Amino acid sequence: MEPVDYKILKVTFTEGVALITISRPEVLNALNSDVLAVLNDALNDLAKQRDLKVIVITGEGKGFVAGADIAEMADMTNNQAFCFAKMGKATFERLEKFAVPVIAAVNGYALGGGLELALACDFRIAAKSAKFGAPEVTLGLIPGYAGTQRLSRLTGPGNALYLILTAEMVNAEDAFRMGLVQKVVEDAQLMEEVMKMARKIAANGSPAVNKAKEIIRKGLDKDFKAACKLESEAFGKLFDYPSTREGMKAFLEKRKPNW
Ligand code: CO8
Repeated sequence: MEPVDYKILKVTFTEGVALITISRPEVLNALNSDVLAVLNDALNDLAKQRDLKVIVITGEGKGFVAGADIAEMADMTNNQAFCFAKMGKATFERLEKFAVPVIAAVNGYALGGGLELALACDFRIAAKSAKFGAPEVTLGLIPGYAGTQRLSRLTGPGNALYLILTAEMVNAEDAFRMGLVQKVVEDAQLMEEVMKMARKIAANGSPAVNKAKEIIRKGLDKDFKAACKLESEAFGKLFDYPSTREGMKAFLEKRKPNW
């Protein structure tokens, strides 16, 4: 896939890994309706990419995403705000359910809607100087892109209530301690580390990787027994894929799998 430049969002594609860079550095990549629309366009294009293995999302400059665009929201009517929230929620849900894993490379401020975007990704790798927070209540708002639910499920209700009610920003190490972030790396190493991780995932059998994501995600909405049933069904289904045979055959023949 050729690189795509939507101006406010850029997509590059290398060896199965798509890198989406949100690009409004002058407002710390704040999400407006145009960004959400082109993010959807980009996801439509990527969904057609047969050799896509992993998506990475990051922000240009010193922000990951500093929230929904306050300037755009300030003049919204009740109905426009409802539509804006609905559009963002649907886009983030799409990322969460996307067939391949999505990694947030958090390079700077991940605040409000930006935190919610990171939460909708499968995991988050943070630069040491990244900052996380839910400042909505300082604006008289609450998170509107499912942040109340994803944050409490990920970090436990105590941490979610603490972050949302105090609106306090935490650094990457604190976010790591809360379980919000999976790894903290030196600022200069962020993209190298994230790409290394993406390539590690991409080197595995992709039906297995994608099924594992799907089952973990779907299982969270079910009770343990029903979720385990989903796992068993998925385990069986994988045996329809040639890659499953190839992975085991390669092990037995002491060679690398040729997916
Ligand atoms: N929206 C619009 N513009 C923004 C945003 C934002 N969220 N964040 C930063 N900017 C702009 C600033 O206004 C500034 O513009 P200008 O240069 O024209 O003054 C520029 O980005 C650079 O920002 P600062 O000069 O403020 O940079 P600092 O390094 O001094 O401060 C901060 C960085 C601390 C991140 C600061 O910019 C800040 O507090 N930003 C707002 C963060 C915030 O409150 N985010 C939450 C927004 S609400 C939200 O996300 C709700 C999500 C749910 C929506 C549901 C749908 C309706």
